[in-house]
Amino acid sequence: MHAKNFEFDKKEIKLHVGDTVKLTLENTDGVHGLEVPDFNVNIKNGETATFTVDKAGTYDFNCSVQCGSGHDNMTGQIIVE
Ligand SMILES: [Cu+2]
Repeated sequence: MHAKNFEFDKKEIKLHVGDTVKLTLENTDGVHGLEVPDFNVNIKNGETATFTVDKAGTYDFNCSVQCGSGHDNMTGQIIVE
């Protein structure tokens, strides 16, 4: 996943129940974090989180660093089917 001022390059990540995800954050512009509260994920630039999605649903992710005027728009969803 790449982040810049002020968006993530993916607004939607589609997965299947049981998938194990490896999510790496790379900031191409600005300082951002990536948080997926439902999976206790909160990573900074260059970090990787690995987690398994074991329940169907829609889970929000967002930027976890107060990065500036566009911060509130830095959101997306993980959709598990
Ligand atoms: Cu931000």
